[in-house]
Amino acid sequence: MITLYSPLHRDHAPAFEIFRGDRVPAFETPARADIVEQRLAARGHKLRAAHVDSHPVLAQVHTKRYLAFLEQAWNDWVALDPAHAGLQPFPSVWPVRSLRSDVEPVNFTARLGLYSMDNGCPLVAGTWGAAKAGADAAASAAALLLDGGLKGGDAVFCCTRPPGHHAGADFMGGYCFLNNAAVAAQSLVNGAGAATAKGCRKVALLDVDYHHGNGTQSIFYERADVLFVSIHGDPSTEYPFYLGHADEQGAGEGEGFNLNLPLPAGSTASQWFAALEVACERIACHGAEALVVSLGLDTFAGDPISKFLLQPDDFTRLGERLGQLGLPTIFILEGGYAAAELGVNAVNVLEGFEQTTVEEA
Ligand code: SP5
Ligand code: ZN
Repeated sequence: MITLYSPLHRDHAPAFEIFRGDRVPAFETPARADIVEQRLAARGHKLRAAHVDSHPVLAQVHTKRYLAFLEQAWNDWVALDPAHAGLQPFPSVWPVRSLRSDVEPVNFTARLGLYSMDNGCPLVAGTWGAAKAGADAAASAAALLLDGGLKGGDAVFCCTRPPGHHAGADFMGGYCFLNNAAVAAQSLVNGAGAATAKGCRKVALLDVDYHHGNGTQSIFYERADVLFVSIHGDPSTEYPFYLGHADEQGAGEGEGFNLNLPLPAGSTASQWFAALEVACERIACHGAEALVVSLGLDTFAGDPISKFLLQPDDFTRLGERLGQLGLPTIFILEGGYAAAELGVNAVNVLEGFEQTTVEEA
C-alpha cells in the first residue's frame, strides 16, 4: 500500500477550540497524523509525497468564492490588526434562514460566518497550506490508481489532516476545510493522471467516520456517478445534527445514490458490522470502478468525543471486508481523537485490506 504524507499538516496546529462554552485543547492535533506516520514506519510501510496539484479539482468541488476566502483568510485577519497574529478567529454570526448568503459581506467576521457551519474550525497561519497539502494527496492518490490501470486491490492511503468530510462546496465545519474525499472521487471521475488514463464512470464513496459526512453528501447529492454511503451516529443526538438521516436518498439524477445508515450512540461492534454489510452490498450493486473511504477512526471505543464501541481488532476486520470488494481504493484519514491508539487502529484497517486482497490475487 502506498501512503502519501506531507509534514505541512503540522502547520495547522490550533492552540485551542471552543467546547461547551470553554477553551479546551484542540482535539484535532498534529500528533494524530504523526502517530499514524510512526506506526506506518514501524510496520514497514513506505511514505511518499504528493505529486499532483489539486487546484483544478478543488475548483470543481468547492465554490470559487469559498476557495478565495479560505486561501486569504489568515492574511485578511492579520491585516485587520497585527495583534491578530496571536489570536484564532472564530465566527460569531451566521446567515441562517431568511438571511442572505448570496452577497458576500466585506467584514471579515461576517465572511467567516458565511463560510462556516459551526465554530469548529480554528484557523491559524498554516491552515491553508496544510489543507491544500491534504487535497493534493487526495488528487495524487487518484492519479496513482488511474496510472496503475485501476487494478482491484491497489490502494493508496492519504495520511493527512485536517480532515475534510464536513466541508461542503462553500463552507468549513467540524475541523474540516477542504473536502479531500470529494477531491479524490472527483479526480477519479475526471481521469486525472496520465493523459491515457480514462476516468471512472462510477465511483463509490464510503464514509465510516463516527460523524456523518455532511459535506461529502451535499457535494454529490444530485449525482448518480458518485454513490455516497455513510455509517454514523444518529444525527438526532450526534454531530453534525442537521444532516445524515436515513430518508436522505439523493435528489434529481442522484435519487437513490445516497445511503445513510445512522446508528444510535452506544452501538456495539456487532451492530456496526451489520450496517457495514448493508453498505458493502449497496457498493457492490453500484458497479463502481473505484472506492474512496473516508476513514474516520473515531468509532473506536476509547474515542473522547464519540460513542461507538469498536476495538482495535475490529479495524482489521473492517479492512478485510473492504478488501473483499476487490476495488482499487483510496483511504483518506478523517476523524479519530484517541491519538495514542490512532496509529494502530488506522494501520489495522490498511493491513486488513492488504491481507485480504493478497490472498485473493
Ligand atoms: C472530522 C470529525 O470527526 N469532526 C468531528 C467534529 C465534531 N465536533 C463537535 C464535537 C461535539 C462533541 N460533543 C461530545 C461530547 C463528549 N463529551
Ligand atoms: Zn468524526
